Amino acid sequence: MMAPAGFASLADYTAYPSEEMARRARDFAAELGRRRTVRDFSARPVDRAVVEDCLRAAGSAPSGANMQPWHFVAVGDPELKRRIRRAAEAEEAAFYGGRAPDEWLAALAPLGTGAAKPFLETAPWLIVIFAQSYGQAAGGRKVKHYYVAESVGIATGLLVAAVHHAGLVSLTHTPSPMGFLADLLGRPPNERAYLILVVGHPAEDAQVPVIARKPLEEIATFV
Ligand code: IYR
Repeated sequence: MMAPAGFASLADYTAYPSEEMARRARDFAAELGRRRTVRDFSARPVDRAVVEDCLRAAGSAPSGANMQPWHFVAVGDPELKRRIRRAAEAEEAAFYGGRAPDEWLAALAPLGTGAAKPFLETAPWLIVIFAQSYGQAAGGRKVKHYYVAESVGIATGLLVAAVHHAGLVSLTHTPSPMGFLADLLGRPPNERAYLILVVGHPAEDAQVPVIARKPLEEIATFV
């Protein structure tokens, strides 16, 4: 069959024999199953090249009409991290000090979270993920983006997995509201902060809450 212009064969696809497939699926689930969200970070540096590769992995995510409606700002500069911490803690103080309904605070209690966010300065990298509600073509023309939240969510998931695979830990942090991030980082008007992914090594004495994952039977149905 004649391929239409603009298509190519699936050259990079790798097929595995069924036993190897089963092993790979099991091993990958086990590796991701070892991932924990960590809030106690070490100040130990992480090479920029590692962050770059994790971002390459994130940027491989599928997206609506392949618009890739994301932008990642990797913040390593201590002064910028300090400013982000200060602004985030101001929002968090309001959240924990009365803005959050009791039901929400009760749901967070087992995680031990609070208004103090020292990790925003301790961790070597804060990856601020921005969602682009529309694109900007050369000349300023607006380009429509599709399924932005879904696309950025998938890219963020791949980033979390890539960071874990590299042997680092992360924290998905969502100060609310997050408008200060676009201001502090000088982002354009088509971008909204989506999440901060705090990335680094765990502190030596890092503690994590004892929590359980729902079993497969609860999260999946086969029909
Ligand atoms: N953004 C706050 C509150 C918070 C909300 C949820 I939902 C969490 O899973 C964790 C925290 C904070 O970062 O503390």
